[in-house]
Amino acid sequence: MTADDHRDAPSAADLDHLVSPVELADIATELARAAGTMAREGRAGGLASFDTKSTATDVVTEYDRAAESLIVGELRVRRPDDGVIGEEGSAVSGTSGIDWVIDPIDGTTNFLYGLPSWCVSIAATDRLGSLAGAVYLPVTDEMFVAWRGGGATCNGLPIRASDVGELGLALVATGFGYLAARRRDQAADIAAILPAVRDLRRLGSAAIDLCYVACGRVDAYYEQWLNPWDVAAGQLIAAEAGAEVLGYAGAPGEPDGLLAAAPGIADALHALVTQTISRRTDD
Ligand code: LIP
Repeated sequence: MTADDHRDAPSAADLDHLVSPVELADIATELARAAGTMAREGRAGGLASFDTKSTATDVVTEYDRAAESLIVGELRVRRPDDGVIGEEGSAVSGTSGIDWVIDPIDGTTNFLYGLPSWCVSIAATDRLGSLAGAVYLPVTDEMFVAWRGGGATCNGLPIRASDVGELGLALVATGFGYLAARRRDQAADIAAILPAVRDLRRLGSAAIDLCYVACGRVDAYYEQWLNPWDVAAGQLIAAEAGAEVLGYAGAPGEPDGLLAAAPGIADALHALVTQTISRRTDD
């Protein structure tokens, strides 16, 4: 990080709160690790139950709920004036100007099947967006952390997005929704996108996809119809690691698609994705 980078980030005093982003990042880190460790150890003993939400394939397990309960319970004690929004239904209004956005297990299908690509994502947000965030991958014991103007790290070491400069050499991650009609559109999009890039990867967690852009394990990620908790921490980590983070498809300023990419290919990939979506037919 250079001094100029820090000069661009508004200070806490410029906003309607005086909390240190570093303090919030530390809380997110500690709680993500505690919840992720609990879920990993619990999963090792098997799954007693799971329910479904928007579709028969959109599942929630006992550990999604237990992880969210652990995180929210701790936040209510440590940051009682903050708001909280959680994927599994937590909703607390705050007065501090800080709202926590929680995905207790992102990559739930992977968690259900015993696949390793799942994480805990916790972000603290203010009226400008994500202020601090942590994404913890329990199976590989990797902690991705960032705060506004502070850069991004994995297990304490600085990370940067890749320097790929040609779209045809870019390894691109994406994902698909739970609704069949949306998956049909997303599958059709791939026919135009796949030939234009090195290859695609579908890892199953938006938060992990964004952290992998941040450390160069993939060169870009795009997905439509995500939820705020899927991306609140990961998009900050990617941006603080030097990736371009752009919206698409939705109304200006309220995109329903997110794209994070190495700077050298961001504009080309954004153009390809938005042109592909604009050519969808309504059949
Ligand atoms: C998941 C996202 C992923 C998307 C999956 C699912 P969940 O969130 O992180 O990017 O492709 O369909 O929505 O449901 O595991 O919290």
